[in-house]
Amino acid sequence: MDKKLSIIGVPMDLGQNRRGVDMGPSAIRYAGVVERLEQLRLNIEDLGDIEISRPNPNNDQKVDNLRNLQEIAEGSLRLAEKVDEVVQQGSFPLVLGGDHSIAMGTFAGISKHYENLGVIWYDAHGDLNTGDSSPSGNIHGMPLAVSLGIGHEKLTNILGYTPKIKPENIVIVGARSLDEGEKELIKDKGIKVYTMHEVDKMGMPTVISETMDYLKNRTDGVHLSLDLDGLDPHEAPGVGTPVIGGLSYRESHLAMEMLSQSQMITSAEFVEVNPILDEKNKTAGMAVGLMGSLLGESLK
Ligand code: 4U7
Ligand code: MN
Ligand code: MN
Ligand code: MN
Repeated sequence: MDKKLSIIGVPMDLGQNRRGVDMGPSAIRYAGVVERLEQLRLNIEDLGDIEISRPNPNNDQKVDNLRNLQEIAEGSLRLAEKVDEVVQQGSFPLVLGGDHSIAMGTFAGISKHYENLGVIWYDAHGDLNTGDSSPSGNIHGMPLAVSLGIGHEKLTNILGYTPKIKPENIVIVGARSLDEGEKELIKDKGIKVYTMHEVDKMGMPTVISETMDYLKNRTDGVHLSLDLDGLDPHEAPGVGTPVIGGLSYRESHLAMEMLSQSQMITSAEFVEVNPILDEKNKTAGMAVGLMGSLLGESLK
């Protein structure tokens, strides 16, 4: 029987300051994600979007330097419950963002099904801030720390357990903007990071081979969390926090193909697509191309 895959949209924009990223799931669907994946040997279901509250008009109201804490915690719980259901049914969850704060809900739903969930965090940023270390108070800069159990209890305890992941099961790829607190956490916890420096020096094939070797023996499933700002903003302009000097589409495409061949990836999310900042839906189209490669598209 064909492998089952469930698409879940999360129109979340409460984790950062710029409107538009809530339209990410629509833009990705408009770029043809369902049609593209139906070409593969996959049994696709689109579960629609998770309900997310509208942003607080008084947007600067923060609790402990956490903007929109309550609304994000509620939306994350709804996402976690849906993802949990999908994994229970043996289907592959493909989550479409939305800003990266949604990773907290995705992890909560997935991780209870694994002893040692591995994570590939493909991103210009570490997303390892807490309310104390964050320069912005934006929760989309915190989901990886939260999943390690570090942060506000309303976020770390989604679905009633914590932590969701262990530091030794994480690999960050593409980092080029890390805050001081994030660097400290990376050092303290021994998190494996391939910054742009390593990608440039070693090349993407070596980075991905090493990542797969590293995760292979210690994990029983691997989640790919791909922030489109990991790619260079010249190629992927439709993101809220662009950082120059990023990964190319070709490198990313190759990374996805190698991950596909390894058959190690058990869930994925593609986040931070902002159609308002995009050029003719190019970034959403790129996301769909990467999903195709990740899920087994090939020319031979
Ligand atoms: B994204 C930042 F200060 N680190 O915390 C912060 F640079 O999900 C950016 O990776 C966070 O896009 C970016 O606000 C979060 C900033
Ligand atoms: Mn991110
Ligand atoms: Mn980022
Ligand atoms: Mn971003």
